[in-house]
Amino acid sequence: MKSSSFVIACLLAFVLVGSVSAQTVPVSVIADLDPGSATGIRIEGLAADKAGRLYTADLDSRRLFRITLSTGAVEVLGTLPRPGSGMAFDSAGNLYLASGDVIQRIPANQLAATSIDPAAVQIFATNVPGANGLAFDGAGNLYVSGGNTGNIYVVTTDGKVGTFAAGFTSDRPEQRISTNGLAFGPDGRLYSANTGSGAIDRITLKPEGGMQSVERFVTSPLLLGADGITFAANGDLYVAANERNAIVKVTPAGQVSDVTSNGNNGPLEFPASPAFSGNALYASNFDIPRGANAPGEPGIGASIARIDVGVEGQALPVMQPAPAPVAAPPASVAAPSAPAQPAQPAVTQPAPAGPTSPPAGAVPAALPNTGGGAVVMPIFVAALIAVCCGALLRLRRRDA
Ligand SMILES: [Ca+2]
Ligand SMILES: [Ca+2]
Ligand SMILES: [Ca+2]
Repeated sequence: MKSSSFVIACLLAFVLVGSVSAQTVPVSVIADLDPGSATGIRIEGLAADKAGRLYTADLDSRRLFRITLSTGAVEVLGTLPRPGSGMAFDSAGNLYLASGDVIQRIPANQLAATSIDPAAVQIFATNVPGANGLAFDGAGNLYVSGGNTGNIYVVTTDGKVGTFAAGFTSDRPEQRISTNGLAFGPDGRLYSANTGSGAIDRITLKPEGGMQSVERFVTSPLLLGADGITFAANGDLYVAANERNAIVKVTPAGQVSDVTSNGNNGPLEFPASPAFSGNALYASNFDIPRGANAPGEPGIGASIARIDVGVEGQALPVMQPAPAPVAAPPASVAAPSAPAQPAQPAVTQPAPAGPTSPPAGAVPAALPNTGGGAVVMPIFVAALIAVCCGALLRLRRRDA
């Protein structure tokens, strides 16, 4: 073999292997929530129950949708008193929805039927401006991201609200949301998506509850538009990068990679909230015409996409390892199906923004980027080049 043709073969091999290493997984739209239009409704939140069903809501008409994954059936359960964005279930199956500056709560018994009574939907908490992403800790406290306020709030099981962390900022003037999707990791820390900066921040809690420290976990251009986040059981974090029309994976070591991404005609259309059910990931297509999703058409519009990542999602509700008896009573940590009201007076009672709040700008852009995503490919390429060069040398010796 001539050396020139061997070099070409090496390049071809690199292209082929490189295309395999760029992760792509099957993605499909499983539910079009507005079959008659590509622009009629807007959905943001998405939550999966323990029975293989997904929930989302139209921000405009306030209709609550339920999608049964085994059949593909889409039901409208009723009309909410207020619009709902971010969603989360507690351990007893009650569904919570962020709504402007309040949190709505739909009792589990309402969801057991085929329709909900709007009058039974409760206001669980007030005074949470910018409420967007929701996440529960193992003790049943609800954490609420404050969007462009830079705050994360915490609501105790009895509805008392405090500021858990503050001072998050965005690097981009055109996108001021600095805390959006929230999720507890297997390490017991709270992770927060910084939409504007394209970053994931993480907060370590004090053993007795409350914020101990904030750090920048990872920053990446792949994470621009980081919206909803959710953990797989193996510890990988899945991020809906809304304005990139992408689902991005962040490993516990901070390696960042695209799971899938596409142009403006789907199947991802400004994906806002990811949720696992079984070993597939689902995402709500908000379909805002921005970034890779601009213009908003063509496309299917508000819909649910299935991303076959092939790994199990973290169990519901997201469980926080018990850091201390006070913050997380063992009973409620060990039993996801425990009754709704643990009624633990000593449960994490956050202080209002004060000693536990970081100073403004506590999450500056200068925080170290621990992401290792850019490291993997160079190592791989170097190894491939070494193999090719070795083979080339052997061939040249043989030809000689
Ligand atoms: Ca449609
Ligand atoms: Ca969001
Ligand atoms: Ca579209």
